[in-house]
Amino acid sequence: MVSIIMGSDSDLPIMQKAADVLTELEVPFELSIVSAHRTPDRMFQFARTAHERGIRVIVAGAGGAAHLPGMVAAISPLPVIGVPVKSSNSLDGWDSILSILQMPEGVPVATVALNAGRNAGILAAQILATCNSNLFERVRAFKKSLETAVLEKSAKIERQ
Ligand code: RP5
Repeated sequence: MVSIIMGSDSDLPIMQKAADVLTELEVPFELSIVSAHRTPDRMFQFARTAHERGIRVIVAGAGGAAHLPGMVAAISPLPVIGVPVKSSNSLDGWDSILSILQMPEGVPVATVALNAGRNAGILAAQILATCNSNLFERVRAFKKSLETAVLEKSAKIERQ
């Protein structure tokens, strides 16, 4: 239901975090490389047809001159979550962030923080959960686990 795409295999360590949290939340996903710069025909084909294959949310990560999320959002009617990656060709990550974040009116990309693949996966699950009550309950349990973890850490500090 979620397609995780990235501009290069060098983005995989970040994008794998999205895959991992979707696995935890039992959300089906696919993972592949689609480069806006190096495989433009593949990108057009992907973006034109993703919804026909049952994909409901796209998570797209890229670094440097990061056109992939914006171009996919320009072509596909599906919601696109963009992950700015601090890549080897990136200037401190700001180029990736601004390339993905500063989309013109009419073509939004829901941009998460730099290297925040996990948050992108969580957001994709939350979007799908709005019309899936079982997944909604798993998202609630996930959020509860965050609270529990903090309370346990706090109790540990308070005991010291
Ligand atoms: C972008 O260029 C990719 O998304 C990657 O973040 C960056 C560097 O790619 P490689 O040169 O490592 O393949 O298009």
